[in-house]
Amino acid sequence: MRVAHAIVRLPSSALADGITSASLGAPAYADACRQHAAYCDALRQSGASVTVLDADLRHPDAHFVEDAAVVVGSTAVLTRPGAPARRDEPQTIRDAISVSFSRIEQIVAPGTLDGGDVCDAGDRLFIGISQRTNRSGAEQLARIARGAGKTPVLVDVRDVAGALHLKSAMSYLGDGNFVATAAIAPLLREPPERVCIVAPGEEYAANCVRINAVVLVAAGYPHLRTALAGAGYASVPVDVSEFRKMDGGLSCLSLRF
Ligand code: CIR
Repeated sequence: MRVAHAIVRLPSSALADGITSASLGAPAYADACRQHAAYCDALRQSGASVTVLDADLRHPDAHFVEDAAVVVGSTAVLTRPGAPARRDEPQTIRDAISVSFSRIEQIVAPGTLDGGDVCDAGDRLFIGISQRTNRSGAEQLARIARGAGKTPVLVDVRDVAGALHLKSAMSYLGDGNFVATAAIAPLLREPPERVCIVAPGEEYAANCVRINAVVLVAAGYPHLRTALAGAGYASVPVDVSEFRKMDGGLSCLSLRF
C-alpha cells in the first residue's frame, strides 16, 4: 500500500515521565529530538508528506502517536489506550486526523485498544490482545475492519516475551511477507516462507515499517537488514534508541496512511 502521509508529534520535554518497563536509563530530550527529526526526514525521503504536531507537555508518551489512532481503509479510528495515563491522547490527535478523514470512529468503554496492537496486512487486519488491548477493544475494531472489507485476525500476545504490543514483535512488509520474532511467529499462522524471523538479539528490530520502496529499520540490527536485502527489500536504518528507553518502537512514532 502506498504511504502518502504520516502524522508525527514532537517529543515532549517530559518524555522521561512516560511509562516504561525498560532498564536502559532515562532518555535525553535533546537526543530524542535529534532522532525524531531524522525519523521525519526518513519518512519524507521515503515519499511521505509529514504533518508534525506540537509536543504535548501534558502527555509524556503522546509522541507515540500510533497508539492513539488506527486507519482502516477510509476510516480513522480513535483508540481508547489501555494505560489510563494515555487515555486522553486520541482526542489530541482528532483535529489532525479530521483533515484527511471524514469518517472517524471511536473505541468505547469497556474496550481498550492501542494502535501498536494493530497490523494492517492488506485484506487482513491483525489485532493483538495484549497488556493494553482487551477483547472488547479488539472486537470493536474487528467489526470496523469487516465493514471495511478486511478480515480481522485476533492474536493473543499476552504471553509473548517482549511484546508490549503485537507490533513490538511483528511487522507486515507487503507482498504477503512478514517480519516476526521467533516467539510470535507461530501465532501468526503464516506459511514459514512468508515470515522473516529476526535473529536472536535482534527482537527489537521486528518492529519495522515499510514505506513505499523502503523498509525503515531500527539502527543497530544488521542481520535483519541483510535478511531484508536477500528478500529484495531496500532498508534504511533509523536510530530510535532514545525512544526504546521508553518502550517505544520505530512504528509507534508515526501514524501512516
Ligand atoms: C507506553 O508504554 O505506552 C509508551 N511508553 C510506549 C508506547 C510504544 N508504543 C508502541 O510501540 N506502539
